[in-house]
Amino acid sequence: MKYLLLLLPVFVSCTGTDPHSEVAHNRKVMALQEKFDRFDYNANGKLTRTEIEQGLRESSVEGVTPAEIDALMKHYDINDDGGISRWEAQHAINSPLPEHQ
Ligand SMILES: [Ca+2]
Ligand SMILES: [Ca+2]
Repeated sequence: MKYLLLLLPVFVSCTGTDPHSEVAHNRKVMALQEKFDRFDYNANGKLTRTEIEQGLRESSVEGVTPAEIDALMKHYDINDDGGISRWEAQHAINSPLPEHQ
């Protein structure tokens, strides 16, 4: 019985970080929108590849290869106009990047 009580908080904290929970989802959307504004240097509501590259550099994100950015652009840019709109960014949250092959 003692052990059961010890496990309870663990269980509760696990459900709290469930990636499919609405809270976690909202957090992801918010984090992305924050980044979106930061990466959208010319504030035209769209992220181009150049802006993403610059954003990644300025966020000190290292080890992202051009091929990975290619894959990211392809995944996010649904209407294939060379830029990721806010809608496309939000839409892509619901369909995570496929694993690297
Ligand atoms: Ca832009
Ligand atoms: Ca687009």
